[in-house]
Amino acid sequence: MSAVPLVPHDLRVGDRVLPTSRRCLVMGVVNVTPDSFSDGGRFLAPAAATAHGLALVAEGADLLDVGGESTRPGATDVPEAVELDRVLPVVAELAAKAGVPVSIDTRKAVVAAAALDAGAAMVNDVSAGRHDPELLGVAAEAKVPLVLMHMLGTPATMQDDPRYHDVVAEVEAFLAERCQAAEAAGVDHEALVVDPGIGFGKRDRDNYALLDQLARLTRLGHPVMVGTSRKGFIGRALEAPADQRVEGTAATVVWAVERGARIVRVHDVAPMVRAVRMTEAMLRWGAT
Ligand code: PMM
Repeated sequence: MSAVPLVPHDLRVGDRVLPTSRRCLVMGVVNVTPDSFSDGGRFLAPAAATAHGLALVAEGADLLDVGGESTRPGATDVPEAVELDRVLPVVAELAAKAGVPVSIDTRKAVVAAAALDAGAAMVNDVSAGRHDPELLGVAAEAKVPLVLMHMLGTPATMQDDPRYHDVVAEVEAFLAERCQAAEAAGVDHEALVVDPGIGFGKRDRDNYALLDQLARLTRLGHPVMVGTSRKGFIGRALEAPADQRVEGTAATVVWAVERGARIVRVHDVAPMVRAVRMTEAMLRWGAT
């Protein structure tokens, strides 16, 4: 049985408000990596990454997510200095020019702190503060929104035979525990965002179960973020390579919005902005 999604709080970014209580925001992905699964290497030069981020804003992105460490299955850790070199110039340029909040996608406290100094306004940690617990304190001190994502294991190991007894209940319990840890480290309740981590230590059936039961995660009281964009389960369903998964991604985005997602993290911003708006129009008018 699927639950009715609960309305979450807004997110405060400096003196601005991201209206997650009212609509689903579109986050555009800016990967500054040689090896991300769908766009690795395309935007490794800072100027190319910055131009890409600005193009995503022109397409309607509400916020940007800059990452310098690939978290694709089997990826090994990137040294801190390399990650800093990749992300800092891009974060600084985009924070100055993009006109939307810039999130830093990192598992490292030092990278998060440096990116916040360079103008980032949000932290997205795919390890939910387990890789480097000090990251929670960094987000607390900066008073910025913090995304806590579920992952089984680490990027290097996560797809080695992942198994769950009840994936939705386990992800919900994990996220509840990580929210408590973040609040214990001083992060504001209203700064938290939760994410089931589609594709991170999940079989296809786990990804589908989490999307089906997404509304349950809204019970945690925080905006739910979902990242399905171009991921492997879409490729397997459609037998399509990563550059031919836009329609499949749109289908998952429509579904996620209907079940309460309030941030979708996507590569193809223009079509997903339209998919989100149309879904929200149907939800609004269908209910009247
Ligand atoms: N997926 C990727 C990277 N970061 N962060 C969050 N919060 N949720 C996700 O689903 C997520 C993420 C992997 O995708 P990419 O390599 O295309 O960026």
